[in-house]
Amino acid sequence: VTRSDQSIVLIGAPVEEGAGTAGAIMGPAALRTARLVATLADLGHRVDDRGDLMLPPSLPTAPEGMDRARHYQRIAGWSRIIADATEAAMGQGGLPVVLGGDHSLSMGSVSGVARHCAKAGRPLFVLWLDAHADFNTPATSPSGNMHGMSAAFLCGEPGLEDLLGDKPAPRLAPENLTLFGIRSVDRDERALLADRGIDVIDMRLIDEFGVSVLMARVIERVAAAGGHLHVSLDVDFLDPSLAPGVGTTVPGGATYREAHLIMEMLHDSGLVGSLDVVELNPFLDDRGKSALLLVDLVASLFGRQVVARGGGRR
Ligand code: 5AB
Ligand code: MN
Ligand code: MN
Ligand code: MN
Repeated sequence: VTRSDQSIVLIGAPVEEGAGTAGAIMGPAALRTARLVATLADLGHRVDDRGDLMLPPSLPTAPEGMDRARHYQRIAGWSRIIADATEAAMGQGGLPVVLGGDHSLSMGSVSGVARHCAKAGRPLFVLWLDAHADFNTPATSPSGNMHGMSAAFLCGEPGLEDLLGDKPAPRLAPENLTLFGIRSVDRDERALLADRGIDVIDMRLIDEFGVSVLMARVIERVAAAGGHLHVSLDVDFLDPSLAPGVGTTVPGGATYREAHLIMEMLHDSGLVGSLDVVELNPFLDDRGKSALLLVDLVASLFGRQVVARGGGRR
């Protein structure tokens, strides 16, 4: 994925207030314990680990009626610093990898990427690998947990317009979002997805057609548009038997090989310019199993292969 002159910039974002279960605060530390930095360096990449971001002591104030978005002020604070860090990394020519932390962090990371892409005049595409659609708004959410609202926020759905304060991000074109691996959607969320025409690749489609055909279609669209592809990987995309370290497991997730094939195809596409690894909850994990699998998947995305295939780039 990376050009030879490009650094992978690791940005720890220990956010957990967006989830209903505590523990994702330990995610960045667990990914480092699972040897993320050395693994990427061994593949020949330059790795710039910037450590973990810290929430500033003074938080944005919540506008009226934000009671349906739990911990709004803290998530707004996180979103702003994560967006700035991600945009800065891209401005320096780096490839940001944001280590979560719950999925609300993508409101910040993708916003930072979107601001950069707008300046660079490059269309932004997002591949959201998840059991859930994360397409709730404060009005539709059954839980009020903001990690279930990030994709909707990025597409400009109402209710969180002040989240980024005086540095808003251009909205993600809804037709440039693909939700992949989906198997748990709430009632009002389903209606919203249909109304907006979001591309939802659910597990049923994956069973019928296989990840290879479905991923090739996504990659073709981004390539044809000369786009930047952001990948947002939620641990619960994977089957819970492989990755138990997440607060929101749903049975029937991606297998070990399906997940690796996706990463391998993404690597070969050369289109991925930014990544989130989110929702790892080490408190719920089984002896580091989920963290280790995530590091292996990230390695596949950054070029690890079983046998050399001529550089893996096309
Ligand atoms: B995750 C649920 N749809 O909104 C909600 O893990 C779950 O980032 C959201 O995908 C799960 O609370 C958010 C029921
Ligand atoms: Mn998610
Ligand atoms: Mn999820
Ligand atoms: Mn989750």
